[in-house]
Order: sequence, then C-alpha cells, then structure tokens
Amino acid sequence: MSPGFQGRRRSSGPALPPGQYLTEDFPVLSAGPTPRVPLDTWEFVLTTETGTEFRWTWDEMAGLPQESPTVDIHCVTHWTKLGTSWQGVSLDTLLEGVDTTARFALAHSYGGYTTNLPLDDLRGGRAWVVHTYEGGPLPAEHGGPARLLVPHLYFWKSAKWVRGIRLLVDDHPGFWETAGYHDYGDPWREQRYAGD
Ligand SMILES: Nc1nc2c(c(=O)[nH]1)N[C@H]1C(S)=C(S)[C@@H](COP(=O)(O)O)O[C@H]1N2
Ligand SMILES: [Mo]
Repeated sequence: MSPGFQGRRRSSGPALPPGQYLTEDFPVLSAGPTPRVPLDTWEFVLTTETGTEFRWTWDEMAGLPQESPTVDIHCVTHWTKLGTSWQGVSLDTLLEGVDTTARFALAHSYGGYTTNLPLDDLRGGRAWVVHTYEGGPLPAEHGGPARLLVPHLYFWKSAKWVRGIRLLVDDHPGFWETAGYHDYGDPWREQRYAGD
C-alpha cells in the first residue's frame, strides 16, 4: 500500500480466514451492559506475576507515543471487517521496562469481562490499547473509553472497556475461553472452540 492510500479495500489481498464473510457495518457484541467509565477516574493497570503494578491515568496514556494501526478484524460469529483504523498505545510501549518472565496474560475489563492470551501475542507490534476509531473517540458500545486491539486473534480477545492486564506464570482462561471457546483463537487456523 502506498503512503496516503485512503481506500478501505485491498485491490488484491489475502483471502478471508476460513468460514468468515465480509461485513461493511460494525456489529456490537457485548456479553453484558455497557459500562460508563469517566475519563477522570479511568486507569489502566499492568500487574506482573510478582504483584508489581504499573498504572496509567487517561492523561498519562495520552502522553505516551501513539500509533495508528489499520487492521482487519475477525469475529468468531463469522464476520470480518477489513481496513479498520484505530489510534492508541502499543503494548510494546506499555511493557517497556516491565521486568517479567510470565508467559501468559489475562486482560480484564470494567464490567468484569476477561480474556487470556500468551504474553508474546501482546508483543511485536501486534496489540494496542486503543481510544480512537476511524478518527473519533471510540464509542462506548465498541469499548470506549479504551479497548484492547489484538487483530491477529478472533475479536473476543480484544477486550472492550479494558482496565488492566495481569501477567501470569500459568495460563488462566477468561470469560469465553471458560465457556468452551478456543484458548488461543487464531482465525486463520479457525480455532473457534476448544479442540479446534
Ligand atoms: N468487555 C468486553 N469485551 C469484549 C466483549 C464483551 O462482551 N465484553 N465481546 C468480545 C467479542 S465476542 C467481540 S466479537 C468483540 C466485539 O467488539 P464490537 O462490539 O466493538 O464489535 O468484543 C470483544 N470484547
Ligand atoms: Mo465475538
């Protein structure tokens, strides 16, 4: 893609992940009510396996280097949306200077939702805490003020209303993983349910 290219669709690109169809709209999938989190009390807390906490307020998060990923997202309910654009802070930035040997992470949200993923999947420019969608504040129903964005995994791993991430020595399944969904959730390998 050339710099400044504004199109939403690729003229040629990879096939859709197996079992997915394209959608142009942006469905809302929430397991419960939408929490309303005021920005002046919002915080993001990274907790290591030894209990050390790294905290960021809204203003502190806004003061970190910002990135603008444009990515395809894949929901386990079979919709895929191409070329969504976001702004936020890379997990690489948040994990800088965090001393850990943990291999797993459990994201948790305002409202109680949780989802697990290997810590490595939060690294390497593949995961962000995003607060902006298509140039505007992330709407509450889509996870605002801020959500996790981990587009290389099924979208249930992208915790809306994210409030923190706990680093863990042992894997700990989250909300959907406990309910029978796949522990990892790679859309390209169609890892929808446990055992896939
Ligand atoms: N806190 C929270 N995060 C969540 C969910 C949820 O119910 N609660 N649903 C997940 C699922 S299953 C999907 S597909 C996406 C949906 O995001 P959207 O509503 O912005 O499309 O959010 C994920 N993150
Ligand atoms: Mo989903």
